Amino acid sequence: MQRYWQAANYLTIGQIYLQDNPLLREPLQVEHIKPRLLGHWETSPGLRFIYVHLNRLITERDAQVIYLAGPGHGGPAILATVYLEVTYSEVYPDVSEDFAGMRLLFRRFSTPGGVPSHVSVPTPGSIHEGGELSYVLTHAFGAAFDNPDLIVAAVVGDGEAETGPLEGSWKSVHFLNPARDGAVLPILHLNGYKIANPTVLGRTSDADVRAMLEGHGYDVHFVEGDDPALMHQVFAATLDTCYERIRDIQRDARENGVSDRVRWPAIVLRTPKGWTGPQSVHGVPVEGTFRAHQVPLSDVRTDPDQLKQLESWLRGYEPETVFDETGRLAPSLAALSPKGDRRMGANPYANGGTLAVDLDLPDFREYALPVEQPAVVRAESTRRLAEMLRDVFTRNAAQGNFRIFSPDEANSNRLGPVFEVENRCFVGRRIPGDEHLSPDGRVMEVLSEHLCEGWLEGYILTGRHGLYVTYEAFAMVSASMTVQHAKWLEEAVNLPWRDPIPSLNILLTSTC
Ligand SMILES: Cc1ncc(C[n+]2csc(CCOP(=O)(O)OP(=O)(O)O)c2C)c(N)n1
Repeated sequence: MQRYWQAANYLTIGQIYLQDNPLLREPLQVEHIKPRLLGHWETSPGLRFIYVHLNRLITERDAQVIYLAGPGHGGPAILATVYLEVTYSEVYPDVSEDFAGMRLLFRRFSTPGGVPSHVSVPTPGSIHEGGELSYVLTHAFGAAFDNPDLIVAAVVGDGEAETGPLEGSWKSVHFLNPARDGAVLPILHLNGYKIANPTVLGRTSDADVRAMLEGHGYDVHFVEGDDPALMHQVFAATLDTCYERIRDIQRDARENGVSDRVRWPAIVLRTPKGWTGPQSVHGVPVEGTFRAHQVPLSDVRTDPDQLKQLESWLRGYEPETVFDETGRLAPSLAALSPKGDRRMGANPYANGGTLAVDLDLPDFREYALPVEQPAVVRAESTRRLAEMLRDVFTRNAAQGNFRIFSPDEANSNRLGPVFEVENRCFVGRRIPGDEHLSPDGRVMEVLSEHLCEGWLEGYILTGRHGLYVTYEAFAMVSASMTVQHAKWLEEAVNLPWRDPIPSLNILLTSTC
């Protein structure tokens, strides 16, 4: 696994720096370096470390896992791993598993006409665009709802963890039903820094981080250090423990019913920012500091010392041993990748259109309000709509692929009729007097527009259907997310391998 990680690290740096000489068959020269250096090194080693370990878990347990990278600006990390597991070459055959394909992988990265520097729509296995930080956990929970076998591994950056929506997202666990839903495994990656500053949680003691996450309802596991040999052991053991805990929680709920409160596992991973990268550049510390954030050796084209440093950094990952003479991953390493659809880059849950089952919809005309004469009937349009939504719930109860998401406004938006057949979801203490509240409910009411929109996006990106109901004024709270989703759709239609996903439906009320 260490060598697999080395191969992935090598490919990441290659994408950032190299336009030629991909396997360093000749001494590195300025003409092999890209004219403009773009990309994020810093978060990438951690993202790949987690990916390689999830690969082991998937292979050993036949687990169904997808991977959401909150710090998705580490795009080259995920591209490197999906390339190593061969999904990338299957989706884009010209980026083949050989010398020529590796060269193309490098050249296309963050280049006009190539692929974005962030995890994005063209990245196989992705349902979460790495751009606007904040939404990784809300997307993860949306994906896990009604997908009982799925585990969504969600990496949260410590900078990202400072955002309002992410802070609110921890509460999603109070809406996750272990009998009916899959699981989210949050991995809070404390690499200590954002772009130019320390992070709040990076500078917070383990005791306080633990207290915060325990307060949200998690069972917290710390993995910290910078010695890869040790870190592999501890992280692997922790992942096994978390996996077993998840399956225990689910088994218990599926056999004995859902209890008030379960503690889902979460991992806190503390590693240096820019782990295994240059320690320092011209005497200025880089690894483990904010200076590792983007391109740590930024003057390689003009500074011969930096060029030498880059070459020895690259050679340190031993490309001649991890790749064979044709440029393919060495067979002993390739054997570590999960197979077929279990590869995280090829998992159908991350290409939700392939799994989508159409809703059984009644004819909307049946819900029309008779208007015999103008200006004599007084009625509420959303109440009529709610009668139709009620019947949508009933007709699709067996396939369980429809939910309504609302920031506590189902009643005020006159959706009452849905509660004739459906409940609000709440996985926590219920007391006499609560109305229509159940862990099995499919009306998701949380007072967070970000969670409503994000849960719905995660839900439809994995092939299910839903409706987000909110007042127009407060829809602006999550409008930026809607824009991001629209950008995703705009790009996805150009990729024939991505099947169309169900629509993002938003009901805006209280307009003029
Ligand atoms: C909402 C939002 N605000 C600002 C940025 C700009 N930005 C990109 S990366 C970054 C720092 C992220 O830090 P962290 O989440 O800790 O990730 P990592 O250190 O692993 O890169 C910032 C502020 C952004 N991408 N999204």
